[in-house]
Amino acid sequence: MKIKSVEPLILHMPVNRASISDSTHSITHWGVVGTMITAEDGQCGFGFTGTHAHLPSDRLVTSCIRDCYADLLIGEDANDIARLWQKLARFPAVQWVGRAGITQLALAAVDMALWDLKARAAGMPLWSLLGGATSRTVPAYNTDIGWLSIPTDQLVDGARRAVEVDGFRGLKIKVGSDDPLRDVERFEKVRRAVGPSITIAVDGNGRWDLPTCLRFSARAEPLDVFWFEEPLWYDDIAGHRRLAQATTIPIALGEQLYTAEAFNAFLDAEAVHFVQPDVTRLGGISEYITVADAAHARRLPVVPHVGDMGQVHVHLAYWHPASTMLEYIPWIMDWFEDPIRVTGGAYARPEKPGAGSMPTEAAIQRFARPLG
Ligand code: 0YR
Ligand code: MG
Repeated sequence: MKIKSVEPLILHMPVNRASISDSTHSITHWGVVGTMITAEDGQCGFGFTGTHAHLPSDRLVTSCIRDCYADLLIGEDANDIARLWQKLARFPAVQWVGRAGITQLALAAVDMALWDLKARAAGMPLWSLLGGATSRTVPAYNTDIGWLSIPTDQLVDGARRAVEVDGFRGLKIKVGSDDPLRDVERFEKVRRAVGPSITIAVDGNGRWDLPTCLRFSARAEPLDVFWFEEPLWYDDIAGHRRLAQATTIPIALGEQLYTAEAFNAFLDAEAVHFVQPDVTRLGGISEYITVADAAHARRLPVVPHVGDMGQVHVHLAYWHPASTMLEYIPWIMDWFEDPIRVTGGAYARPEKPGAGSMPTEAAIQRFARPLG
């Protein structure tokens, strides 16, 4: 299956309300930024990274694909994913300016497109191609009820509805307000509304410092916090270790890490309990597997962050034995050929061939932005 073309694409898809915020980001659209890869026999695959739909930075990713990676891919055998990953990730001139950031996001998109192509050509869903499902079900936890921009009364209503009407058993609430006591109060109200048996995680998106995290944790501990996600700045291994030692609340992180080595550093420091790789940042499905296996070797749970809004991670969650549940943010699934489906608080297992990453023709017509 020789690669004939590598065509980058930027799609900006609206979120399900005017805008949402966590402690560090405010967004109106989700960016689906990646590439179609087409083989000489006409079969194709699509892969992407997830962005905050900022066109100038999205263009850095597509220009890396178009100007650096495309030439390295055209004419190659699309089946050789491991070899091509090495070829791109270790290409000296690109590695000199990359190894993380833009070049890694671009690599993630290429790698995902190759896996999608391979699975589609094989007529198998990705989880099946990878070795079959080890889970009978993948519980979904709801992040979309918990944005920091949602006023407290609506937060409580939304949480109650997610549990009572939609059947979710897991929720996540954004924290990282100027005053951590506000976040303790919001958590307390949600806890009171949904009862003791629902798991509720919190996510700080890296905003607070260690003293603020310690203050929040001491007050939140008795309320049963399932995990504290990205409490501190993303690269602060020592800080996360100290927090992990000081609180009984488990630490979750990984959505901002680019390499297996970065995960290993947190794992070795015992600074993380819930491991959250994301195929859209980590150099794709190939490197995700390395990280998930490293977590599994330590018998730690893997709960991916969904930069793909779950489209691809649902395959990995059904397949990989370390997966325990998957984040749910229902923004963009209607624009994919094989949309994620969550009912009764669990992800349906996808059955169509591919990695779940292919946008519909209508989505491309409607949301494509100029590459520049
Ligand atoms: C919104 N999930 C996250 C979204 C989300 C961010 O900016 O990107 O909150 O990625 O932390 O766990
Ligand atoms: Mg997060």
